[in-house]
Amino acid sequence: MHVVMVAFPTVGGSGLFASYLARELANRGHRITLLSYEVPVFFKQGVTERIKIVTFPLRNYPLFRDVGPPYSMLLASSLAKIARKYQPDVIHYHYGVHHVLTAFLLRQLVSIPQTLTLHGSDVHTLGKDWYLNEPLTKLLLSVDKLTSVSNFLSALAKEVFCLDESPLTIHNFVDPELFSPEKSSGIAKEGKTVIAHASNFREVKNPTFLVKVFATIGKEYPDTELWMVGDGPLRRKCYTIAKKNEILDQVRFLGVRRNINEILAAADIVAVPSKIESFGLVAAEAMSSETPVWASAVGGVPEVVRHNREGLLFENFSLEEAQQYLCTLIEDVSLRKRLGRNGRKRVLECFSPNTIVPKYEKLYASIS
Ligand code: GMT
Repeated sequence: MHVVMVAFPTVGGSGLFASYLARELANRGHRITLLSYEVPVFFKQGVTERIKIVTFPLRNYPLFRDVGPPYSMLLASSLAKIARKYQPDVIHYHYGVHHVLTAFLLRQLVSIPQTLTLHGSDVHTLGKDWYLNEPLTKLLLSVDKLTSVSNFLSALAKEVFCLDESPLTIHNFVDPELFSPEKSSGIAKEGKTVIAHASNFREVKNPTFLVKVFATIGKEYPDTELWMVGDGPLRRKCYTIAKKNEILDQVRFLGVRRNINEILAAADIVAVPSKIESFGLVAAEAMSSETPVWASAVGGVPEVVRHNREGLLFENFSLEEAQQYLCTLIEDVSLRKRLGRNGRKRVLECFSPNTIVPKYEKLYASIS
C-alpha cells in the first residue's frame, strides 16, 4: 500500500509515533510518503528505504503576523498535489487539531480515503475548549475512520465530540529493540538507585509533583538520585523546589538527551506523574526496557501499566500514597525486578510493532 503519513515534525508524542509507524510500515514493504512542514526529528539522521519525506513551506504573509501561516490550507494543497500525482491508497493524519480542517478541505479537492488518529490533548484539552469543540465536532466527520491511542481516549472522544460510535482504539507501540534492557550499558550510575523522569516539563507532565515527593523522602535514601531529563517551562521551578529542600546534590538536571533509551534502561524506576496522559509512551518505553514504572493512575496510563504488575500507580495525586509507592520501589529490589520483567513481557505481547502495525494495515485496507 501507499500511505501518506501526516504529522507534526516536533519531538511531541504524536509526531514521534507517526515516525515509528512510518518506519514499521516501510519495513513491512509498504510505500510511505511522510508529509510535514519540516523533516521530523526522528528522520533527521536519515531515512529508511521506501520512505519519502516531503516537506511543505509554512508560507507566511505580513498581514498574518499574529495569526501565523495558513497551515491547514498549505497542507491540503500539498496533499492534493501528492494525491493527483501518485494516487496513494490512504492518508493518515496524526493529531486532530488543524488536521481535521485539512481533511475537510482536501475532500473538496480530491477523492481519497482519510483516517485520523487522535492522540490526547486534541481531545482532553483542546477538544473540550469551547471555541474549538463545535468546529472540531463537525470537521471530524470529513474523516473516513477515526482512531485513538487508548480506550480511555476513545470513550472521551465519543462524549466530547458527540460521536455515534467511538473511534477505533489502536494502542501505541514501542520498538523493543531500541528500548531494551541491553541498552543500559552506556550510562554510569555510580552505585546509585536512579529514578528517571523524561518529559517536556510542561504543566501536564507534572514534574514538580515528582520533585516534591522526592524532596520528602530523598534524605532517607542518600544513595538515591533523581534524573530529570528534558527541558521546558517547569524545569526552573523543579530546580527551585530541589534547592529549597536542600536535595540538589541528589537531583540531576540532564537536559534534552538523544539517548533516552539508554537512560530508561539504566534507571531503576521511571516516574510518570502526569496530570493527564492518553497513553504515556514513556511508560511503555520504560516497560520495554524492563524498568518498573511509578505513575499517576490517570487517563490511559492504567491500560498500559497495571498496578502491582508492571509498576505502582497512585490515585488522585495523594502525596502520601505517591511517597509510599516510591519508597517501596526504592527499597524492594526483587519487586522492581518482577515489575520490570512483567513490563517487557507486556510490551512484547500488547504494545510491540508486531501486534499493533497489522491493526493499522487492516484499517487502511478497510477504507481504501
Ligand atoms: O505531543 C504530542 O504530539 C501530542 C501529545 C498531546 O498533547 O496530545 O501527546 C499525546 O500523544 C502521545 C502519543 O500518542 C501519548 O503517548 C501521550 O500520552 C499524549 N499526551 C497526553 O495525553 C498529554
